[in-house]
Amino acid sequence: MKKKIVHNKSRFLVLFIVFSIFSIFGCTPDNNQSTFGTAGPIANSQANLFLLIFAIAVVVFIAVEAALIYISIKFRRKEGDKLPYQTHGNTKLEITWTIIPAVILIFVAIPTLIGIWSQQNGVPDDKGQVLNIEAVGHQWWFEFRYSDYEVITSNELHIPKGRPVSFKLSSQDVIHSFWVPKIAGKVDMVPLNDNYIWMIADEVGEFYGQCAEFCGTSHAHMRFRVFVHEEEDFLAWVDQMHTPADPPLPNTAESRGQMLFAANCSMCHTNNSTTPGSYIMEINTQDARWNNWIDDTENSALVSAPNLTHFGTHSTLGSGIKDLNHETLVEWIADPSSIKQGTRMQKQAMVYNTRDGKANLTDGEISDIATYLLSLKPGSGAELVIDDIPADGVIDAEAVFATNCAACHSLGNDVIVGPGMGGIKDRAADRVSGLSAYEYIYESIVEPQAYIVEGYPPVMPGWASLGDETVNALVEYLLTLE
Ligand code: HEC
Ligand code: HEC
Ligand SMILES: [Cu+2]
Repeated sequence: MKKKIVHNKSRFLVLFIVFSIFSIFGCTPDNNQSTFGTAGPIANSQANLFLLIFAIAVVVFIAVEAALIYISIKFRRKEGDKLPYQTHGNTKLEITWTIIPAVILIFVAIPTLIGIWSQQNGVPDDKGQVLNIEAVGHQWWFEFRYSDYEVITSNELHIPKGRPVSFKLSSQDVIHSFWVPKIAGKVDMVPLNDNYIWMIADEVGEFYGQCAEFCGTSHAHMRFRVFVHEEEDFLAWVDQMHTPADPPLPNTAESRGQMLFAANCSMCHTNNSTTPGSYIMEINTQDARWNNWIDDTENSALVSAPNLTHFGTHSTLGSGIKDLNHETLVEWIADPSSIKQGTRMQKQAMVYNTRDGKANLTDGEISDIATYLLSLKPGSGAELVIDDIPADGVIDAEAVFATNCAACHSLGNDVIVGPGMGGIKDRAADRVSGLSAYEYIYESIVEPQAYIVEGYPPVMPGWASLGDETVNALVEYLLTLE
């Protein structure tokens, strides 16, 4: 029996050593999340501080272990030894071993404090024009708001090389932590209490970011990417973010995907924040979605979600955990938990309100949505209005409504995301003074943000792309509803 235990112990030791050796590979500088291969002055000063403290610790370790081994060999008990003379208290020795560690600690404290102060005092004045970004943590993704440029992105951060970037860190739900190992240290993202961090990237390239504070089921899957560009490439990127995508051509996978997206996904995801004013609108909309969720976390069909503007230019999916391509995107839309456990997307979205929790969409529909999302890229800037009218020229408004509107509006009085459409003809004329019922409904469809019905979140997408004739047919149809 005893032998068995000894055997297990040595097996455990071997396992432990093998595991430790493999863990050390995580420290190699070219590992994506290693803090040793640094690409910015802050990460660099932190790495240097670590190496200094590590060197001191190594010297202390070797000195103490050597003394220990020497003493236990030299003074080990021999045949016939008697109990040695017992002493207590030695002032000289005690002073020595108090002073030496104190000196070592002071030696370590000086560069540590200098580092902390220089990083906490905000960006130094002599480092060039500061780029301000608000980073918001969500379970389990990151939102980036460029207040200087009115650009919003999610999960992929673009910054210029050599320019200081100042982050205001916050969280909409629980405590997260913002960490880009190779460029900067980590600071917590705390709800209702803004924190700050700044960083400078020295190298053009792609870097990994990671939430570094346990924040729930998918904490380990809460990552992001940092793309560092030359200044002019960064400004070109900002320009692109203000260039709308070209509308899809009629009767293509993209146009079908666009409609399916509008009906099933657009209540949570904005995907066209390119125009002036869309920045502030998205921030307000995100707040409205969030408040709707917090009011009824079990049943809300809304929750704040990644902005998908120019999603086709992204290279990651699921907040940095998969490469983005048609195949992974189809997988995500069909069943988000196959890629990431516990997403609020799957829990709240109506389209996953099915027995097995998978999307209530056909394979073809899912593929069309994926094709559409991947087509979202800065366009040529040309205005294209599509009149998606059937060959026979007869528009079936009821069918148009079922495809595009029924996810948010019932035909009776039930509230889904927006008000029920039953009897709208009786109230439409009183909504906005000066607008007839017809004009009001028309406006509500083409430019919903112009008049928001009280008590509802401003999340209805605009439908101008349906074309004038289809919208007119929709209005006529809605006016018939009792
Ligand atoms: C109830 C709100 C809601 C609805 C409706 C919704 N989503 Fe999401 N979506 C989210 C949330 C929240 C996330 C972030 C999930 C995470 O990473 O934890 C997300 C993430 C995503 C992402 C990944 C973004 C990235 O950068 O990683 C894609 C793509 C996406 N959704 C597409 C869709 C599509 C397509 C639909 C419609 C079929 C849809 N969503 C419907 C809330 C929603
Ligand atoms: C993503 C969810 C969503 C979709 C899809 C959607 N709506 Fe809406 N709609 C809303 C919400 C929310 C409101 C109330 C807030 C507002 O006024 O924007 C609203 C308001 C309206 C109103 C004004 C209602 C009133 O009582 O004053 C009309 C009319 C309307 N929608 C028609 C449509 C039509 C037609 C479609 C399809 C072409 C459509 N909506 C698609 C969410 C949606
Ligand atoms: Cu987190």
